[in-house]
Amino acid sequence: MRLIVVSNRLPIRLVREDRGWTSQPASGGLVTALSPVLRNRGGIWIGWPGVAGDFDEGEILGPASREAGHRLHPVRLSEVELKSFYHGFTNQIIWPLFHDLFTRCNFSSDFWRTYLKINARFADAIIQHHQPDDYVWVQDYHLMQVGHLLRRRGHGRYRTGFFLHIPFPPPDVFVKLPWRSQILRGLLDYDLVGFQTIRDRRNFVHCLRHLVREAKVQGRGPVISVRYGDRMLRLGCFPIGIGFDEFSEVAKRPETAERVAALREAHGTSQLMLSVDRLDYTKGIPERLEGFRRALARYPSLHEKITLIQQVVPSRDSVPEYQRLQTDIETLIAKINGQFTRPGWIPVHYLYRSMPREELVAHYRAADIGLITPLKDGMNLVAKEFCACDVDRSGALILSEFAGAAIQLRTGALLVNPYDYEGVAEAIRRAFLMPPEERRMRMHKLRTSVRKTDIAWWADSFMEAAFARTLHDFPHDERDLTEDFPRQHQHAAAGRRDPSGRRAGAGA
Ligand code: ADQ
Repeated sequence: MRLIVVSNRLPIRLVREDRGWTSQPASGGLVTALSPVLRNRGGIWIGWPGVAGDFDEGEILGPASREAGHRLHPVRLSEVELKSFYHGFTNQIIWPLFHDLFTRCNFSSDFWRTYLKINARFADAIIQHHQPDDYVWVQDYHLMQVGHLLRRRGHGRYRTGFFLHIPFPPPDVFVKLPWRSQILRGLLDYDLVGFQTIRDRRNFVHCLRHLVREAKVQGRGPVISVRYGDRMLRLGCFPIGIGFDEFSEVAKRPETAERVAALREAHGTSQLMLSVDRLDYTKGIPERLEGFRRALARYPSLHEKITLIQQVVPSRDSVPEYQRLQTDIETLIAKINGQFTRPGWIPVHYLYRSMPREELVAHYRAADIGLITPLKDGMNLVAKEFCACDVDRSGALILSEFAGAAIQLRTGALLVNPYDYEGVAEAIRRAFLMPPEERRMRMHKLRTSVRKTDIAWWADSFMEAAFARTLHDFPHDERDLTEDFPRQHQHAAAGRRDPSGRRAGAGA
């Protein structure tokens, strides 16, 4: 069986040089996740190559395909289409709405028309390359209508799956979408729809109950079924993972140890705390900085003993809203550094750039504390990468309870509400004071979970759910299906007790 992977972006970055276009492998969550899967199974990746200009397909994508180990097929978009489809419907409607930030939405019906037109173009590309027995795996919110368009044209000839990398919102948020029924019904035209967490799937099922009453949901467990018209489809939870072994292997290299030693020496403080995010308002960067500011204001004993390295990866930075966010972040960092810097100690060290994998791993490994506090996140791979790189189990992870990863990682991480600045400040102090044995015990749990549910496990469980004859035997495993809301963060707050009865971290 061949696999056709379809995503908004091809897993490459085209760069224009004097001699013409050249390509480089792209970075980011989805690419990290899917390239190895496709290389191992064989097939074709269909997507937009990342440039609106003209280029010679064979000249660029031929070598890039050979390097990727599978074929790449481009779907072309003009500048005008890009504006309305990508910067419009996906970035100004679906992205904020699905992250519960509907006040940021711009519900333009022009955007919706372009969304349908571009989804149809992706469906055409699939039809052009499809061979009998292929499985079509569509990725993410840019392409929710592709399954519907294929079904309309192919009369059920195509076997299709869809995975949503971002959260699915609860009904009171989702109903604000003017095209809510079309989106829901479009998703029901796939044979399998995958979500990151049980919470997202539950939200989807609740939306079905409100808006598509004839859809009947049946079953329990990681994969359930829906009777819709004269057919059955499946809904599953597949928390995405990382290439655990690769991160761990790079972290163990002697060159990495040298980089780590250099980083530690350069910072000179007793503990390094690391945050890594794409530039995006959902990642909660200003909120986190405020939490850190309060930690420094409340606990002077942290001064000169802790440094926050805030790494921001440029993203969507031609959009004015993202430029404003960047300015806000820089202003806040200047405020904190202005208020607390002492000779030999700068509290926040700020990096605004993408970096090679080896350097990122060295940062993960050098950090004593990972501070990852999105306001809402489908999963958050950075949290998992931090754990995979902590090969000597000496780090502590502070994680937002609103990251999909919190459901899996709640027993090892200190969970926080990113809007509760005092709670974040207290968790920073608690992580700072955490004894080595407790760090080891917690990190052991975190690493075990991240290793078991790595990227290969994610792809295999999706495929298993797509092809299993019955759902009865589908294993209950690392996905937590009992909890849809982590319980643990409360004991981070000052003076509150954790379930063991101990008082949370005393006196910095
Ligand atoms: P993203 O919102 O992009 O992904 P995330 O899951 O954190 O967020 O992935 C970011 C990726 O960028 C990581 O793999 C990381 O290694 C990489 N990266 C971080 N800093 C970097 C740097 N300085 N240089 C280069 N690369 C860097 C979306 C959803 C998430 C979901 C993923 C996968 O929003 O919730 O986890 O898809 O499903």
